[in-house]
Amino acid sequence: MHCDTVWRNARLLTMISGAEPIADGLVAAQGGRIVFAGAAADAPPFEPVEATDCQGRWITPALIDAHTHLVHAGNRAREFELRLEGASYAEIARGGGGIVATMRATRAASEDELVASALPRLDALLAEGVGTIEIKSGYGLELEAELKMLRAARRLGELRPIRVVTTFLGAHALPPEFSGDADGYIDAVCERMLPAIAAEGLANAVDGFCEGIGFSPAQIERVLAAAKALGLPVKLHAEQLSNLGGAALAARYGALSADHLEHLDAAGVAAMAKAGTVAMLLPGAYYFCRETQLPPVDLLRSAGVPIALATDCNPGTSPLTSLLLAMNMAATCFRLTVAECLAGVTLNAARALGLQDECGSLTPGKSCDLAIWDIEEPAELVYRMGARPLYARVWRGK
Ligand code: DI6
Ligand code: FE
Repeated sequence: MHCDTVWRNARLLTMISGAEPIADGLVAAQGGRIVFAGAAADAPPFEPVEATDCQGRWITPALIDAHTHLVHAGNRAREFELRLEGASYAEIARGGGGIVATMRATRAASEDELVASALPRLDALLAEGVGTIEIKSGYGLELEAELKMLRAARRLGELRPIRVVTTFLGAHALPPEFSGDADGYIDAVCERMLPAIAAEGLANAVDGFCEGIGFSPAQIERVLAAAKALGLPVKLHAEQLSNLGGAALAARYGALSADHLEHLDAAGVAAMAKAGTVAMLLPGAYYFCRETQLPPVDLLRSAGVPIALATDCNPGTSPLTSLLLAMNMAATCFRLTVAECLAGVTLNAARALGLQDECGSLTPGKSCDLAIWDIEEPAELVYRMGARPLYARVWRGK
């Protein structure tokens, strides 16, 4: 049987639910799609144009970082120092720092500068086998600057062999020109920014920050409704610092994911389970903010809510460019199992992006996005801190 490429003599972790690791495995690709992934003994007799001997290495689906703020200008190292001296994230935000500080730097940067500053962060993730990344706007907080961020994010996907999906996060923080008028800003988000961004096709989804220092559930609901009216899927930063019922609100709008969730309660878990909303846990932000409230992992498990993990790469609360380290943090801090961590950055991360038919497992028909690892067993991907065990990355069969 003809095909473009086979990878043979590999151990496979297909990440198909319930599947066992495969000891002598083979992956075959044709036209960038997986046509076979399984035991070599079960494979049809392929006549590939190119064959790679993996010498017993492990193959997993390429990783997926499904929640990042990768595009932004400047950094907040000085705030980090202030926090070490005792200032809180909320105090810094009220003092004009925080998200608004990054907004000023991002507004001042050109699209080219945003791309250039994001590339090293993207390259760090590529070097860990990431094949799909979600990138949010939300540091422009005015139409032109939000468009610039989203265009920069899309350009990254042209400059590197990676699938970029973009999310409009206009309702991230209140820009100074709307000081004291959060409702007025939400009007602008819903009536001006969102339609213009949708018209240019620059966003795959819409997000918001439902929090005391962000926007109220009533304000967020307007954004979610406006997104739905334009046919865009939604997701939400919810229950990060307090419980405002954001996850249940998002679930009512059929959200792809609700993200952070440290303060999520049983009612929120039930609403997510009913809606099929993925729980996106972000251990980098938990760690960096020295949060002490743990997300309700046991409740999520018993309700059958799929759990995903991401870096939340952002300059304020998670300056993290390692998805492997995020897995270690999820295991260490949240007590996720190795299997949960691996599913969190593959199968469930794909679902959190609505890409469950495209990537996230070694399933025939999906894009042939592979990570080939120099490891003895998959648990090493979660166990090591700071290791770079990637041997090779394959994206769309190449
Ligand atoms: N939650 C977060 O952790 C990031 N955004 C959000 O809504 C923080 C963004 C920042 O501080 O720059
Ligand atoms: Fe975030």
